Amino acid sequence: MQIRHWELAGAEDDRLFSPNCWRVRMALAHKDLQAETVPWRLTEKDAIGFSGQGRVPVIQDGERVVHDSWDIAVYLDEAYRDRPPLFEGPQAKSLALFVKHWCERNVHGAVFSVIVMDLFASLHPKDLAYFRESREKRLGRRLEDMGAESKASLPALRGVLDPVRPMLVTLDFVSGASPGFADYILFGPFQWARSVSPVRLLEPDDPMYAWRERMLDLHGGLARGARGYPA
Ligand SMILES: N[C@@H](CCC(=O)N[C@@H](CS)C(=O)NCC(=O)O)C(=O)O
Repeated sequence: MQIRHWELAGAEDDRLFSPNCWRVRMALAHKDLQAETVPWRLTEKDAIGFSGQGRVPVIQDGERVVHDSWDIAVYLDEAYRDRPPLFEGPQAKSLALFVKHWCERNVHGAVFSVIVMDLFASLHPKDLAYFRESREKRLGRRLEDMGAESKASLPALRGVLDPVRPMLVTLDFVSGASPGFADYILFGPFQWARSVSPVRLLEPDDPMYAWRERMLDLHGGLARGARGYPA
């Protein structure tokens, strides 16, 4: 039976914008596994109640249900050992874990600050009130107040990326010569942005731009072909 993947969608079923779901989408393609996308909205908690929690990504593979993008990647590598690995050994896994925490603490928030109002405008109408209430509570400010600063947030985001930039001058991927889960983690927020916002996050002369181009081309242009704006 095909793997099923519950993914966050916006107003349209194919506007798939969650950075964490994109990690899994890319990971499934990396392992050459077919999956059926089940579009999911933030307020549809009951639809993923079977996973015992209320966030996506969630996958179902036969009898097995796994949630959390990191746990899903680990599961896929263990369950499908004969397929290309997401983690080339335990060292790659430890380093990818660092990338995950760095990215979630630094990159996700910086991208959110830039795209906040475009993101809000892309949501399914039934998610608008929940999104506003939950995010304003978490951030302690109104979405519009953040949106008013979004232009100024762009240089801040580019600065946040400083530690990874020199590496991508000499290496094609964060994981080295070929992509691994660390790349999918860092790529998530870029794909999140271009799924909902026309803002150009990177300048063409930025080494990260060339890396993102490579990421967009992977797996038959999976990410490039997804609904969104030009990167
Ligand atoms: N650590 C989790 C985070 C999952 C997560 O926060 N997912 C968001 C979408 S990107 C979500 O489902 N949010 C539901 C909500 O805000 O109620 C993972 O990486 O899978």
